[in-house]
Amino acid sequence: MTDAPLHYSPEVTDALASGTPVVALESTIITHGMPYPQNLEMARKVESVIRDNNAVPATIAVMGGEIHIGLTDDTLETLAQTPPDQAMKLSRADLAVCLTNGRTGATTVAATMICAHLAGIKVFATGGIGGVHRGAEHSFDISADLQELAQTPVTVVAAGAKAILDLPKTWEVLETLGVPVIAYGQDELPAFWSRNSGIAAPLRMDSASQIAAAAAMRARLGLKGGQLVANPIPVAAEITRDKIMPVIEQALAEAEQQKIAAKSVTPFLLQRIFELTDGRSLDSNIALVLNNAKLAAEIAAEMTQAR
Ligand code: PSU
Repeated sequence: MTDAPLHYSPEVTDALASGTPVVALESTIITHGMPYPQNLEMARKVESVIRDNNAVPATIAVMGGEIHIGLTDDTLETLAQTPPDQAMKLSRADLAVCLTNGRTGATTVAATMICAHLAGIKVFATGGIGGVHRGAEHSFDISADLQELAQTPVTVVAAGAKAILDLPKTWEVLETLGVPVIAYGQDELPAFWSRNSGIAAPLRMDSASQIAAAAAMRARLGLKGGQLVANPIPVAAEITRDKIMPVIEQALAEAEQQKIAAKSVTPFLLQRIFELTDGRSLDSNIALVLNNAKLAAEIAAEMTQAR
């Protein structure tokens, strides 16, 4: 039992009590990752994909001094309409202050993992994790998502790390931290908008049941931390590397010119890439999130069966 200020939606309460599979979802992707109203459409669709796959969605956010585990549709809409500068982008470092001050906070991958674990949820679906930013050798900008994967036992399903990052360095850090990075159904790591990255995957699994079994094995071994499942974007939605890389380079150059730093880097780049691709990057982003939600629901089902 936990003393944390958790506020469960009725649907999630019932699911956890009856052993129905539950999939956690983050909220930074809603407030800082996509513009309104596409963010709300995405958030609703991702919840229905999870329900269609016989699991219950638990979108996580901080409001009114409580961690909400599962949001009503009204709350989801309010959150989607909250401008990025009015919602804190929460990671491990900011969670307690946000709760104490009664502010609204959107959870990143790191904070969502912490909250999911407190709520007893073992699987979480997102778009792409944060990682090592380009130029990190000067800026030291490395997402707290990586450390979180090393210490909190939640299986995170993502389409890899976002391709705006330094992907080779991101995978190196995860290896150093002892995080299993499991490519789903292919030998190469995916790169968010693209199925391929040119980087060989350290591990590969081909079924949800194997992934659930690997999480259970980690628990038996007493290994702390989670696992990252890198699920390639569906073929129909992908933007291949030769098309997306020049766009990413341009957005990165602009971020540097405008001295965008720290937590603003990722939202700035996603917004610029959206503009430069006439919205195609957002369509792909939504498609990959839905694809991850489906796999996460399958993994959650396997985990509840194994209990
Ligand atoms: N996935 C997306 N879009 C996003 C994110 C994930 O498709 O915006 C968010 C997640 O919350 C992740 C955060 O934790 O981006 C990483 O931000 P940063 O690079 O600033 O650590």
